Amino acid sequence: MRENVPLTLPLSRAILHIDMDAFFAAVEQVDNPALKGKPVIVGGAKRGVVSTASYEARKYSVRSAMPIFEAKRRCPQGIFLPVRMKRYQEVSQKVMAILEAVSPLVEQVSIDEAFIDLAGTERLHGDATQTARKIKGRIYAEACLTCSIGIAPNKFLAKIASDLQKPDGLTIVPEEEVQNFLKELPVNKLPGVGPKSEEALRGLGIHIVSDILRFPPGLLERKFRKYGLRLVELAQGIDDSPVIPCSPAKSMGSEDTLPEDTTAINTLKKQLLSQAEEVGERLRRDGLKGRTITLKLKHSDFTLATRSHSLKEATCATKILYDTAVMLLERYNLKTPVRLIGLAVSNFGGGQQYSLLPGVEKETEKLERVDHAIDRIREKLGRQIITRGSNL
Ligand code: TTP
Ligand code: MG
Repeated sequence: MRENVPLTLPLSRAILHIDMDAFFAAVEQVDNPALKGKPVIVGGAKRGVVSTASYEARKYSVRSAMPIFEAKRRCPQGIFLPVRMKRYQEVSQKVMAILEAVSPLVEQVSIDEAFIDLAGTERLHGDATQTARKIKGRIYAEACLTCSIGIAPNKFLAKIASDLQKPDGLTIVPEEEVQNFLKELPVNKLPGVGPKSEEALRGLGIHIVSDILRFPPGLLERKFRKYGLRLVELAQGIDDSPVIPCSPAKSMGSEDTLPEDTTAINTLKKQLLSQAEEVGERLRRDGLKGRTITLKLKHSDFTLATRSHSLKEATCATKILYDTAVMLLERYNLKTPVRLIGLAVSNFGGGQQYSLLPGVEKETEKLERVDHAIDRIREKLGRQIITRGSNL
């Protein structure tokens, strides 16, 4: 394990961020020990790109989001495996359960990462360092997986820290070290700084975090508005965003701006179909079902309209999402051309099924079973292998 553990840890607030190492690939290596130490590349589901690569494969510069063919070129001896999302979710739940035994304040932010507010855990688990080592030990004992942990006075510093000594790292940033820790860091490590803002910052001669503090804050505010001030705060290590335990999404949706404004119902329906497919797939992947379906329309004059319908029972079936959205669209008296259309599902009611007629499989369940089967085939063979007719 790689560690930087200071002797004292005077933290007024201790936030722990944990991120599993090479998560999908590591799970594959646990499930098939013959893959241990080998370059494993998981992916192919979404537009033929790499989801992740084991650290052995990363030596050949294989990275997430790279096209599979490029990964094959860089690492011909790589072992290429399809995504087994259900399995990774299972393991993820196991890991999250270990974290929840440490503190009730666990905020899961993705399949393999979470924040924990360590306030009040000392009596049970010891100081932050001991807690981190305990977590690592339990995850290894119960799931044979390694993770990297960062501990700092706030969320954004903890997240940056967890990434610094991957894999199997433990990085602690005590309060008095914050400025030192931040000053040489490239600005793109700060939350919210993507390639575009990085370029804009570069244009101002801002490359590392300490450059931000040399810049007049008023100028940054003019250039980046509210985010400019947030950047100054981040550069000072200030972030008081709370750890929000289990914050499941309240709604899930997809929306698209159309290539040109239109009143053509068929064009809009086609868009809704691909949105229903996308949202349905995401709901099923996250094990969610929703009862309320919302159609969103932004008109060419930028006026916004939403129409919702609540079903008797929560669903994740693509066809039901699509049919409901189409019904809302047809009922909507469309006069002004539409520039943006969206479909969202909310009112998540879990997956409970109350079968009224025992022995008779309900239409919804049938549809959902078919959808799950389609998801699995697509996962294996790629998105294009099955396309739905718009008569669905
Ligand atoms: P990450 O935590 O970003 O990556 P990782 O766990 O594979 O590797 P590490 O944290 O050690 O750098 O993402 C977690 C999982 O999410 C990853 O295993 C696969 C999936 N993922 C994708 O499917 N596509 C992507 O582009 C990324 C970045 C991740
Ligand atoms: Mg990870």
